Amino acid sequence: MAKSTIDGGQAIVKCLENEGVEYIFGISGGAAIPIFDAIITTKTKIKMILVRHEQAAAHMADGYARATGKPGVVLVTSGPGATNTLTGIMTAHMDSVPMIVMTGQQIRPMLGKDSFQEADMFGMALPCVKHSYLVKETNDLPRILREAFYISNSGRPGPVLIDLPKDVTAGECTADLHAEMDLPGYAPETPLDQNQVLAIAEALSKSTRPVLLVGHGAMIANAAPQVRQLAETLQAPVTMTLLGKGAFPETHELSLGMLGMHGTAYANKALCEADLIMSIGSRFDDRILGTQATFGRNAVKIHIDIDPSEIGKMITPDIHCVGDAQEVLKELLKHVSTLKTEDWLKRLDKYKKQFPLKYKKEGRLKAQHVIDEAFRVSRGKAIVVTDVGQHQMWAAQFYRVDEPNNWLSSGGAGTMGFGVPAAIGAQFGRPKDTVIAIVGDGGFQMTNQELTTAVIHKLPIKIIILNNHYLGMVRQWQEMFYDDRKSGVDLVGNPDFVKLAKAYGALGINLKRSGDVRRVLKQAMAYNDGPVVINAEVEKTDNIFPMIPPGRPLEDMIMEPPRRKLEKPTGST
Ligand SMILES: Cc1ncc(C[n+]2csc(CCOP(=O)(O)OP(=O)(O)O)c2C)c(N)n1
Ligand SMILES: [Mg+2]
Repeated sequence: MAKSTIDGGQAIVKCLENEGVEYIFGISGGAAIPIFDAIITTKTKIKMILVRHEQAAAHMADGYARATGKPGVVLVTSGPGATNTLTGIMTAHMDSVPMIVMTGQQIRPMLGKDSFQEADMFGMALPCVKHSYLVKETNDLPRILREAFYISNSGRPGPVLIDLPKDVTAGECTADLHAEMDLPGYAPETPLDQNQVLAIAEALSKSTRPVLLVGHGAMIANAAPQVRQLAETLQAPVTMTLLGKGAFPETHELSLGMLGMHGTAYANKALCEADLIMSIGSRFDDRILGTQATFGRNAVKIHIDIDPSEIGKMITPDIHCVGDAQEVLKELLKHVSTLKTEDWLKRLDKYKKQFPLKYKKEGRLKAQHVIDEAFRVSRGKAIVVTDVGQHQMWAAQFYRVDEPNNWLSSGGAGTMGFGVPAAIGAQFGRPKDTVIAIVGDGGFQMTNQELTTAVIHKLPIKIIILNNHYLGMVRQWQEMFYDDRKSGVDLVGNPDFVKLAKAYGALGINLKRSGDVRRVLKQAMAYNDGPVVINAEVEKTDNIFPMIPPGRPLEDMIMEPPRRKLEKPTGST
């Protein structure tokens, strides 16, 4: 292999090309200039997307990664440019999203001297990255870039930080650009334990009330076909976590929809009555358990996960299997047959009829109505990106997702401001698909400056603001658990979102009446010249149900607005 005589910045760009990178999301600055310069001098085909805030760059890379399965790439400068990405890195880390974050850094001789825009990004990001590098030699760049991409998207994916001192990127790089990796301590794939697969098959064969609980890991492993085959073979019902939406078709008759705090009543009831719960790539997080002590107390619990540190973290399973969900299921499918679940499925059907998700179309405009109609108008085929709050949970309930990677939501971190930039990233990654962002009036205002990015690139994303003039989810908790004392939740002073959209050069449409929902959504779907912002003036104080109060068992699910005062939650938020 010929040795190159290029600088560090150029080496980075060449290495990104080798990794198949299409887009870099970021903002420049002094410490990152050599890399930004290399984007020009190398004449690369990689497109640099200049955003308006670094947090948004990270969410765009995240949305791109969730929609495509490929790592998203971020490039920012040192100090504040770097720290602005931390929320986005943490968000990706919590949801196992592959991402490469390159941050400029002060030159090596000035490190540790409180020099201009010096921030210990390596140290600050440490708890929320899968791995990180502070590059000390220009010739290490090709190896480090290769390792970073490999680590980021193998095993359990996650963000990798590469902190890049300016003199390293400005220095000469003579190393082979196809450098070998040097990762003796990293073994992301564990060989499958056949005995555990057989033990799972044996437990399943004895079950008459099984539930398959499907999480993000199933999606990351591209195991949706195997999940479906397993469910249909066993005749077992399937419930998904917030991030598992799409790993099994929600319109399938065996689907119970989402489980957990705001999951369907029938999914949560199924878990309470199941004799076997098998998690495929979920981490049993606190939003789905009710409480650790009570979850599935009468059920055999099985945990399949690629990350051994998840086994026993929240729930001690009776049987576990460490491995890639697709590989485990492929093996398991060789050993299973149809179970006697007729009575169980009948019982769950009865629950579906008894406790359906519902809302009233009459009267004031309802958030649920807008989402339900968005589902119909897009025939359930759109990539749906949400922000965080009540609208997110309503979207999870009413937008049924049938295909993997079509539901993008900040689950573990619950990051407000995620929706719009993640939708932009998703649209860059999948230009032919329809992208709908369902956001709240609060979260939208955390990153709405990125309308500029969407307008510049003519991205036809459909942004639906479910505008209740409140930080609705917090207001609901205050109403339910704090005697309706509304503290710090009234969004009085919201701008006119339609005018705001127009100021950015986007199409803005007001939606105020139930009778207009379909027409407005169809208008938005038909508009392809850039982003559309629908300002949907929804009922201000509607609440989301069912709800399992925090720190309570699944059995304590509240179906309707409670008449009596509820106890203040004391446990986790
Ligand atoms: C960055 C960030 N800050 C604060 C919160 C806490 N929080 C969770 S939901 C919520 C309200 C969201 O309001 P809005 O975006 O209007 O959505 P709504 O609940 O009204 O649908 C808040 C403040 C958060 N999740 N993320
Ligand atoms: Mg709101």
